[in-house]
Amino acid sequence: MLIRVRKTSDVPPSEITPRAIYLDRRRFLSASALTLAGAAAAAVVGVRPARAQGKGEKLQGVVKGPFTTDEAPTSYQDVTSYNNFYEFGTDKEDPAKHAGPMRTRPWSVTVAGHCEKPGTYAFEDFIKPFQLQERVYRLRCVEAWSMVVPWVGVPMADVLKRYHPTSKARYVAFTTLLDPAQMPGQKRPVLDWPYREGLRIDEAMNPLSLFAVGLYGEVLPNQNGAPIRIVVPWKYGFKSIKSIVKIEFTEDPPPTSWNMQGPGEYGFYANVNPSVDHPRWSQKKERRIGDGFFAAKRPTLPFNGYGEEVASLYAGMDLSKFY
Ligand SMILES: Nc1nc2c(c(=O)[nH]1)N[C@H]1C(S)=C(S)[C@@H](COP(=O)(O)O)O[C@H]1N2
Ligand SMILES: [Mo]
Repeated sequence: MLIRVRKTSDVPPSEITPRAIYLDRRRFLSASALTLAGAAAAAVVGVRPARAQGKGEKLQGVVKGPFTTDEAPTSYQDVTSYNNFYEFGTDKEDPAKHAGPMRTRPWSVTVAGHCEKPGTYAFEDFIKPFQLQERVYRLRCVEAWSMVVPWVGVPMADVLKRYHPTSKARYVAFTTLLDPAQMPGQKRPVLDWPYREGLRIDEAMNPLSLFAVGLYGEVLPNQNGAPIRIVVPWKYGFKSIKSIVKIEFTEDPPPTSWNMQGPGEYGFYANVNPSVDHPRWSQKKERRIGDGFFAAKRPTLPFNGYGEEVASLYAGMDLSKFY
């Protein structure tokens, strides 16, 4: 059942669940009361419990999903310290440095527009009915670098269908949290905040598209878009909007942040395309993060190597015009 929640601001402080108890309740987290007690005790004596990867909470019951690349994943360290999240600053190190205090609980996602079940849903309920999958995807930034990320998420199509989009739903618009107090980068007019992105409905429903809630088997670090972001691996990274609070089914193409910022440089489609250069640099090659400084750049593949899955979505379209 879908549970409607009150606005965050309506929840009295006494009802805001302490993080430890909250974690304990979530079925997909391994953090049992005992583990947490142990962790707390360890913290008191200054001993850190051993973790395979980072310091996040491990996600429980994750199965291997389809479309996983066999390329070596980029290190956890690089995936979580070399980021673009302009709400926390424009340098690659800024998100890891400044996103930590962002409150990701409680969190809700508003579903609006052309669908039969609009409403505001607690993040937990938004994601709960679905099996978590691990999918290792390439991520190609428009700045000509790339990574390989073991995401944990759920197929976007499964989630969206639950809200019964109507025949008028031709696009899906996504919006990031707007909160300059928590996101200091929003105090500067780098982009027209909040960050906005959009997909055509068939792109959103493509089996590659994900809502991601974790990486490396753990809850998403804040700098990677906690608690929920999208992942569309055949498009430039900027389409994969982080920390989303709203999803709207629209009839017309929604305005998107980078397209508004520079329409000649960033299109609505933003499909990875080595034969269409950015006006200021080539898109033919990419630097794989973690390769040595002197390593050769790698050739960029059309649709970031996912052409078999998505090229048919653009049949008959001139991709140098619809960039
Ligand atoms: N809200 C928001 N989402 C965002 C961005 C951003 O600045 N703000 N940057 C985008 C860009 S340019 C990229 S390359 C990816 C980077 O994701 P990662 O830091 O998890 O690797 O996030 C995208 N999503
Ligand atoms: Mo990017």
